[in-house]
Amino acid sequence: MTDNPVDPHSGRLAHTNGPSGHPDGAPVEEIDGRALAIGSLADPTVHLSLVVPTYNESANIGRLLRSLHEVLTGMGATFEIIVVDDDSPDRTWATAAEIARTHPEIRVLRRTGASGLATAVICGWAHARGSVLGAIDGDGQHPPEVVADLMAAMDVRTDVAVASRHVPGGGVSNWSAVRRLLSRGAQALGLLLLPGTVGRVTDPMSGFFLVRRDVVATADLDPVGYKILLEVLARGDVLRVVERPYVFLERKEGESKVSAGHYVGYLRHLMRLRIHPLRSRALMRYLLVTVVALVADAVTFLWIFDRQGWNLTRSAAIAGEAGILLTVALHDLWTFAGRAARSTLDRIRRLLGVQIALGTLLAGRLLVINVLVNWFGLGPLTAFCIALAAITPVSHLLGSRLTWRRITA
Ligand SMILES: Nc1nc2c(ncn2[C@@H]2O[C@H](COP(=O)(O)OP(=O)(O)OP(=O)(O)O)[C@@H](O)[C@H]2O)c(=O)[nH]1
Ligand SMILES: [Mg+2]
Repeated sequence: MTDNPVDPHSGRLAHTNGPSGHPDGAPVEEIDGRALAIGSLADPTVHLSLVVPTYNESANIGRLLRSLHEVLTGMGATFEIIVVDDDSPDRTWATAAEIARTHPEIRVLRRTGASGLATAVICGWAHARGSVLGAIDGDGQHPPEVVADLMAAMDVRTDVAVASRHVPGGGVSNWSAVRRLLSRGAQALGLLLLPGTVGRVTDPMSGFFLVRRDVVATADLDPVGYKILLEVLARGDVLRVVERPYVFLERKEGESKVSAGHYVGYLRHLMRLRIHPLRSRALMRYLLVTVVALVADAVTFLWIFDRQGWNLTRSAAIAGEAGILLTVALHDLWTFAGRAARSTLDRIRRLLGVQIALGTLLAGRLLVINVLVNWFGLGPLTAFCIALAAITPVSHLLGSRLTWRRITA
């Protein structure tokens, strides 16, 4: 680990190990795993900062860096290539540093005390100087020449330019049916949980893209695992996204780091992004509304069933509906008050959405109550309380969460 101080102005290391500072005489910047803010300060002399995350890629990194350097030089833009290596046992950082010695635009960050592809990319951006930031794999599977297409797409109105396997002209070179299925399955799951984010691009799993610095300068990026693009789309200030095709090449050397654990990590990442927009004040209001709706539900039931003597199913249905309508009203007028998309049409759409989502779960609740009373011989009040506690909180949290996604995600 390094003791190098971070320059508060640039957010970069104030001191780095230059050619004379490193035992190999190579330009390696040693950094620790701390997350740094990206910040809006760019260096006008550098246009593009492309980050290459690596772990045990010593067999690939040389070829990649040379062709990347050639492509970027050919584009005529000012650039830097930042290799962020997690202290690879195969000394990828040293191999990269050898090339950096003769290519001053290449920087090598050797990160200790942290690991993970997505955080490595953010770490690289935090040390970057360019006004356009980017990421490309270090194993040669992302064709370097596509960077030129992405750069061409980064005009003033473009926030993110994504290299996609799923637009015409793109593809995967030789994937097995199982891998294709896993990749598409992961995408479908993402669409289900984060439609507003995952649905914006055809290839949300892409680790090959460019983004304007402003978009992520103040974003609170905190990804788990591999999917840095998801994090950028979900938390960045992204308005316009464009996609350009590329063919995902076969790995020639080295080993994939993808394991079953990465799929779990992906799921965790999705869940974190799912609840992220509701942090803080809106989340507190959201939970409070859910509690209030449950209490209203129970009070209504007691009143019409116990006091008025209505039958069990009808009372539970009316009570449930009262809870649903109260939820809709309070979320609209209080929890998400002042947010975008507040047209009458939107309110109607939301009301219908809630009605469908929560109404379905309400039907389930009525079924449970009847089963508990008729099959298990429980008293109506006990059955109502059990069903209320078991089903209603889930239905309110999940059902209306989906329905309000357009204004919260
Ligand atoms: N710094 C850093 N880089 C990583 C880490 N894990 C993977 N990488 C790099 O991220 C890039 C993509 O990783 P891969 O394992 O090739 O993942 P993939 O390309 O999605 O999958 P394959 O097609 O199986 O190769 C490569 O350059 C890896 O070396 C990590 O923990 N830290
Ligand atoms: Mg790979």
